[in-house]
Amino acid sequence: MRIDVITLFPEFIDSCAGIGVVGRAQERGLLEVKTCNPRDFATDNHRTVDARPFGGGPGMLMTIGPLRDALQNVRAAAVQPARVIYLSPQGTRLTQEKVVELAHQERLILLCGRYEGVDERVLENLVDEEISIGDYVLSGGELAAAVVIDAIGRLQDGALNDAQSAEQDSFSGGLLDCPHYTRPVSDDLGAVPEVLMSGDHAMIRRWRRKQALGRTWLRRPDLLARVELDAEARTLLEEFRHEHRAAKNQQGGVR
Ligand code: 9D3
Repeated sequence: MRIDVITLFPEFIDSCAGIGVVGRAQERGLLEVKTCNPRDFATDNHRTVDARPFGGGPGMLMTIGPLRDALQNVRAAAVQPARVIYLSPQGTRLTQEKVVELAHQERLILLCGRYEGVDERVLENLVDEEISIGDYVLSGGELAAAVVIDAIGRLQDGALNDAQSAEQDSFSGGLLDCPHYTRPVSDDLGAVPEVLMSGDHAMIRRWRRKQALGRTWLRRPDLLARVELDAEARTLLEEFRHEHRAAKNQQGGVR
């Protein structure tokens, strides 16, 4: 897969795409991340890429010219057409489902905005879709592009191995992960739950599922509302609620 990123801060994207799972995917030739700076396509002596908005208001906008030429340049390097995605606070929210869909593409072009954004005519004519990574304000699209690249990159690496496809299932299963423990068994910070050292794999699976359900109930009721619970899940969640209530009463609100 090849991802081209159009950005005024190519070194930011380059440094992100060089490390960890994404860096390894690149080294293995599974993924190629390239940057293109619209400033290189500015035509004036000051290499201007922004201008004041018509109608007034605060801040500046990225102008059409350098973005159009950068896009054209990036497109020329490809045989097949690529989807152009603009990272934008006005976009639809990124989900793991969307990440999986994007990971199947042969090629993507990510466009990062700076200042107050880009001229609307770029979005209307040169962009296929807009994606936001969440409801908070960033200073530009680069960090969001890095999020998209990371999420896609880890799916390229190892071409969707067993653990990952299981994870996809559990994500579309829509629950949070259960707690995890490693050595030492006993520590000042507490003990490892007995069941995990019992060697009883049916019990362990049941405990993990119960914890996943319970945590999702406590922390992400919005996710829990969207999953369909089988008979075992309903029983486990009932048990968790019961244990949770008992623990809270025991504690009496004092830590
Ligand atoms: C006057 C209002 N503007 C500033 C508060 C709106 C605004 C313009 C540009 C807000 C943020 C940005 C820059 N953000 C992104 O480019 C961005 C983003 C984000 O801010 N949040 C979540 N996802 C994304 S994807 C791109």
